[in-house]
Amino acid sequence: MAMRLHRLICVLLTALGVAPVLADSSRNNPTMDWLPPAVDWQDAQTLILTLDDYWYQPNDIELTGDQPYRVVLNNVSDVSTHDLVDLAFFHAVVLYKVNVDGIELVTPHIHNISLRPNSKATLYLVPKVAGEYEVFCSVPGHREEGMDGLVTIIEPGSPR
Ligand SMILES: [Cu+2]
Repeated sequence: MAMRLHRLICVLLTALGVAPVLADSSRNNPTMDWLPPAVDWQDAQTLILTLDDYWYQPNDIELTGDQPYRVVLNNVSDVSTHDLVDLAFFHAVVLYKVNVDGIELVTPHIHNISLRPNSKATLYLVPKVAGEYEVFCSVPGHREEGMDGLVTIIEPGSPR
């Protein structure tokens, strides 16, 4: 149902001439086969994303396709749970694993990661599908307060 709604919204936005800015990769299905052979996670670039009331810092991120990243999500709010959501974005990357408070979850794919106040999670991921993806916090009211950001995935070897 949510998927159909998402498509309907995409169709409506396309009709309005708005959607082409953002990539829709929500039909992709990331699997471990997407990982480049012999990824060296020691060499992964670390990106620290701070979450607070009500923003991400940085909120405009560029990732290069096929490069391994260690994305540390750090919710520094003392009071609020925050998350990071976007169907199209999470279908455009492949996860190797997720580490939450020392517990590792091995999965190629999630839709949403939620962090309690003063908690951290690390996503080990490889971006795969070039495009621009708007990510946001789905806790009611937070996106309206401005808690969103743009992640751009560029093709490997593209000029910056
Ligand atoms: Cu939030």
